[in-house]
Amino acid sequence: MAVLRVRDFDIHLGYFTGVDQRRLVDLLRACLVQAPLVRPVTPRGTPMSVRMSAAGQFGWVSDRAGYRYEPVHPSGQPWPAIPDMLINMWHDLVPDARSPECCLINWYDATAKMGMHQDKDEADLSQPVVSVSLGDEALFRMGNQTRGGKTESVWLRSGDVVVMAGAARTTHHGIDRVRAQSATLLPKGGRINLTLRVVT
Ligand code: MD3
Ligand code: FE
Repeated sequence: MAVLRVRDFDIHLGYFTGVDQRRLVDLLRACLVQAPLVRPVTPRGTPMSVRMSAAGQFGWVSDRAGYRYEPVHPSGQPWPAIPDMLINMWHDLVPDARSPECCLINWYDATAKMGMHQDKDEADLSQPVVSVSLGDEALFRMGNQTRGGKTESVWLRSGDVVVMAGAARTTHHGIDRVRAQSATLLPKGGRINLTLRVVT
């Protein structure tokens, strides 16, 4: 399968077939019944444009109290289990890593974006993060270890999987925009991004 290497990011183009993407969406719908999407607010109270949920032992949440991992959904219910398809993908792509403890589920409508940031709320930054894109295409921007400097962008398509290991793990990154109606996977459009992480 084709792997595109951009900076230290490995992008597995079309890792999931159309059939597998549809299976995955069905499994995620069941997860979202147990753990509905919420629109997080930043610690300053600004609503994010992305809606979020999670599966696994921990979910990442943001509210006025700050950013953190929590063992339960804001409703108080435990997060659903991470679907086996995703666990299998993780061990296929990062065989030396510990098992994932969180699958963050990000949902983007056509206007949503995610500003440049680093993921540093996990205890062991030597462990990789693996990200799956489903639905509409998104412009993914990769920066540097510190804020600013030159960036490089790539369109992520439905079924693509990005592995962030080594230097990429702590690189600044973000989503500039979603290309509306660029995929047929989700009947009402939009994009789902799944990121699997080791939290502890
Ligand atoms: C690089 N998600 O959830 S996926 C995030 O498409 C996040 O929803 C974006 O950034 C999205 O934190 C980008 C690619 C990605 C995900 C996690 C990373 C890149 C990463 C963690 C560390 C370094
Ligand atoms: Fe991130």
